[in-house]
Amino acid sequence: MRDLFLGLDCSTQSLTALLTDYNSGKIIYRHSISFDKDLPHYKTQNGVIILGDGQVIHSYPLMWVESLELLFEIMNADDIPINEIKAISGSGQQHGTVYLNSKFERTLKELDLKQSLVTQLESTFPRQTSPIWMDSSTTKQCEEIRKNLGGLKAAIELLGSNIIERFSGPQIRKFFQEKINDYNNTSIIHLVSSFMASILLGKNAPIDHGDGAGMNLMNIRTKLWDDRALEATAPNLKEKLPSLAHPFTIIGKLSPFFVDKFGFNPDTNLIVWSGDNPNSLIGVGLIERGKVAVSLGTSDTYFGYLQELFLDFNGEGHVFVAPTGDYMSLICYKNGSLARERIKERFNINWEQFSEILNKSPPGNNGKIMLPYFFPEIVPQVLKPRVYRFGFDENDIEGNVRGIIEAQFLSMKLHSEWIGEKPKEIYATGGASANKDILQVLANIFNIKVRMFKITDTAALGAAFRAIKSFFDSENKIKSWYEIINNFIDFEKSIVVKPNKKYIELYRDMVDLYKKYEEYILKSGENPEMTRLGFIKKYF
Ligand code: ADP
Ligand code: XUL
Repeated sequence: MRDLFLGLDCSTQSLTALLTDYNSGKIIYRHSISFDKDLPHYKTQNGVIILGDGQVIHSYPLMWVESLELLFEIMNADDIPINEIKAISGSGQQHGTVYLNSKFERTLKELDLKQSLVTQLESTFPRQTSPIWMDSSTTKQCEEIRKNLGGLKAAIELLGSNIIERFSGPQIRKFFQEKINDYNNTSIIHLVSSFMASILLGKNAPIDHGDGAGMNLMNIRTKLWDDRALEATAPNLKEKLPSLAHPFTIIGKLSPFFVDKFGFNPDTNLIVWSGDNPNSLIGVGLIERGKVAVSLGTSDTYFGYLQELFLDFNGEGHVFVAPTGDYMSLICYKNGSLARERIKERFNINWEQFSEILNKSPPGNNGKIMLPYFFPEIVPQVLKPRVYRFGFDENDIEGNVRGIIEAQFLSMKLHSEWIGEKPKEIYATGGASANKDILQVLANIFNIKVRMFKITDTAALGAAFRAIKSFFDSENKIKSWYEIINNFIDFEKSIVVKPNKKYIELYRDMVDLYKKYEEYILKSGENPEMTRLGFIKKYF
C-alpha cells in the first residue's frame, strides 16, 4: 500500500483534484471539473452568476456538491486506487458563505447510497445561492460594522483586515437585514471550505484559522470568534458558526457514504480545509521570509509569509493565518484573469497570439496607460467598474494587450509596498502563470526574478501537503515542511524568468506615473498628462 494523499480545490471556476504519492514524490493524477462546461445546467459564467447591477455575485453551493460527486465518479472510472488514500484536505475560494438549515447535519449523518448527494441535500439551504468573494454589494454594512468597532484602525487591529465588501461578516449582515426570516431559519453558516469538508466528514466541520481570518469575525491575535465583531454583524451569530480550528487539525474520518459508494478506505483521515490562498502559500513552498507569491487565477493575489503579525492600516491589504500557524499578508485583485480574458476576447485571439502581441509592443507601451476596472476593484477600491485609457483607445490591439498586463503589475507593485520588506524572488502560480511572457512583464516591473512551476494548481497541492503533514505527525513520523515541499517541488528544475535590467528606470518612472493616474481618477488629483508626455519623450 502506498501513502497517497488527495488535495482538492473548490475554486471560483472549477473543482480540481491532485493525487500525490509521498513515496515517489510524484503527482500521480489530476482532474478538474469545470463548473461552466461540466455542469452546464447551473448556467454559470466563469463559475458565477451576476445579479442586479453587477455588484451582487453569487454561486450555487449545490453545484459544488454535484461537482464533488462527479469528480469521485470520474476517479473511479479512471481506475484510481482510491482505497490507498491516507488523508484528504482541500481549499475553498475564500470568504464565500453557505447558509444551511437544521436538516443539514441530520441529512449528512443519514445519507442514502442509492440517491445522489444533490437530491438529498437540496432542501437543506434556506438560501440557494452563496455570495462569493467577487461580490461588492455590502458597502453599507461595512460602514455600519466598522463604525461599531471604532473605525478603520480599530477594526484592522482587531481582525487583521479592514471591514471589506467581500468578507463574510458584512455579507452575513446584509442577509440578516434583507431576509430576516431566512436568517432565522439558518442553523449554520459555513465558508466554502468548511462546507465542502462537512460533506466529506458527514457532519459540520470546523473553519481553520487561515480561512477564518477572511471573515471579519475572528480575532487575529487570539484566533477566536470576536464577540464585538459578532455583535456588530448580526444577532445570535455565534450559535450559527462552526468552531475554529488550527490549520493542522485532523477533523475525523471520511463519511461512510463515500467509503461505500466510491471505495475509499474507512480509515481515510480528513484534515480541516482552508482557503485557496493560505493553501497556495504552502503549495508554492513559502515557509520563510524574503519571497512572495503572485497567483494569477480568477483573482490575482500577491501574498507572502509573515513571521509576525504585520498590519496594513491603509486598509487595502489583509493578514490571514498561514498553514504553519504563523501569519501571511495578502492583497487581492478582482480584475485578474477575467479582465485579461476581456481583452483576449475583444480581439478574438488565443493566448499564444496574446503573447506574440505582448512581445511585439515595447515595455512602457509608448506611454499608453490603462486603469483596468472591468469589474469593481478591491485594490484600489473601485465600486463602479469602468476602464480608463490614456493615449490610446479600445481598438488598439497592442495598446490594450500590453496596457492590461502592465496596469495589473504596476498596481501590484504600488499597492504591495506596505508589506515593507522587498522580496528577493516571486513564485508565480495560478492558471495564467503558465504564460511566460506575462511573467516577463511581472519580473521587469518588480525588477525581481520570477519562478515558474510545472504545477499551477498550488491551492490543491498545498491542501495535499497539509494532509501529508498532519497525517505523518499524527503517526509520530514527523516530517518538516521543508521535507514535504522538497519531496515534490524541484526548485532547481523550475524555470526562472529574469528581469531585464534595461527597463529598471523606465518602470520606476512608470510606477510613479501610474500612481498619479490612480490619484487623478480615484481621488480627483491633478491631471498627469504633462508627466505622461514627458515619459514618452524620455523613452520613445
Ligand atoms: P481559479 O483557481 O481561480 O478558478 P485558475 O488558477 O485555474 O483559476 O486560472 C484560470 C484562468 O487561467 C483562466 O480564467 C484563464 O484566463 C487563465 N489562463 C489559463 N491559461 C493561460 C495562459 N496561457 N495565459 C494566460 N492566462 C491563462
Ligand atoms: C482572497 C480572495 C480571492 C478568493 C478566490 O482574499 O478574495 O483570492 O480566495 O480565489
